Amino acid sequence: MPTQKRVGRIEGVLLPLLLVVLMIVAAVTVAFARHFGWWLRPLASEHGAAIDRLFVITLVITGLVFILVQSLLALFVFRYRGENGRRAIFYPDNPRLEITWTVIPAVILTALIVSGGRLWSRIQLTPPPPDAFAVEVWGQQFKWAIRYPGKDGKFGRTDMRLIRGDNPLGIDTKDPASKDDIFFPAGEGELHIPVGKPVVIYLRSKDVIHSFYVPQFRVKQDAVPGMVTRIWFVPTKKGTFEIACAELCGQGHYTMRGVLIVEDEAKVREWLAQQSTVADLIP
Ligand SMILES: [Cu+2]
Repeated sequence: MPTQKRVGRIEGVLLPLLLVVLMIVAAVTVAFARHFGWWLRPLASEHGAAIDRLFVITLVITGLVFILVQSLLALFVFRYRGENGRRAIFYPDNPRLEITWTVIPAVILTALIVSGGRLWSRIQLTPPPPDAFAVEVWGQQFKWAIRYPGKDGKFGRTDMRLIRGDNPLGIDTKDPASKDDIFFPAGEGELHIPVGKPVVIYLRSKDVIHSFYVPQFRVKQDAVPGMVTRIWFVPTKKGTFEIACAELCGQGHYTMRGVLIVEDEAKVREWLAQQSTVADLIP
C-alpha cells in the first residue's frame, strides 16, 4: 500500500510537468515557425490570402483550446494527486456543464466548417474566366508533362491508343485543333504562366493518382487517371517555383518535381512562339 501511494504522488507531479513541457514545445514551435521555415511559404496567389486567414483563425482557436484543456488537465492531476486519507467522491453528472462543453465546441466547429466549405466552393466550384490562360499538366511516374493549347486556344483531342515514342500524350494529329498545340514530354520543359492573370490548369494522369502542388499559390489538386481535373488561380508574384507531387505515387514519388516560371504575359507569349508545335514534331 505505501508503494502505491508513493507512485500516485510521483505521477501527480510528473504528468503535469510533462503537460507543461508539451505546451512550451507547442508554443515555441508556433512562435518560431517562420524563423525555422516551418510556416506557410510566402504567398504568391490572389485566392491564397483567404486560405491563410482561415488557417490562422483555425490555429488560434485550436491553440487556445489546446492550452486551456492541457492546463486544466495538469492542474487537476496535480491538485487531486494521490495522498494519505484522500478518497474519490462520487459525481454522477452535471447537465449544465455538459451542455456548455457540447454547445460551445459545436458552434465554433460549425462556424469553421461552414466558412471552410464556402471558401473551398468559391475556389473549386467557380468556373475560370473565359480569357484565362490555359495549360494542361500530365502526371506520369515520376515526372510532369505539359501541353499548351497553342494560338487557337484549343487543346486537340487525345487518345491513349495514339501514344507512341514521339507522341507521348497520344495527341490526335487529325484534329485541326491539335496542330498548334505545344507539348513537353514528361520531365522536359518548364511551365511558364503569366503574372496577374487567371491561369487554369487542367490535370491528367497517365498512370496513378498524382497531385499538383505549388505551396506558394496555396494550390493542390489531384491528377486522376481517366479524368480531367481543374484548378485555377491568379499568380501575384513573378519568379521560379517548384511543382511538387503531393500524392504518394510510387517509389520515385519524392523525385517528382517540376519547374514553374511566373513572368509577364508578353514574355510567356514570346517564349511560346519559339517552341515547336505538334505539326513540327509529329509527322
Ligand atoms: Cu506523383
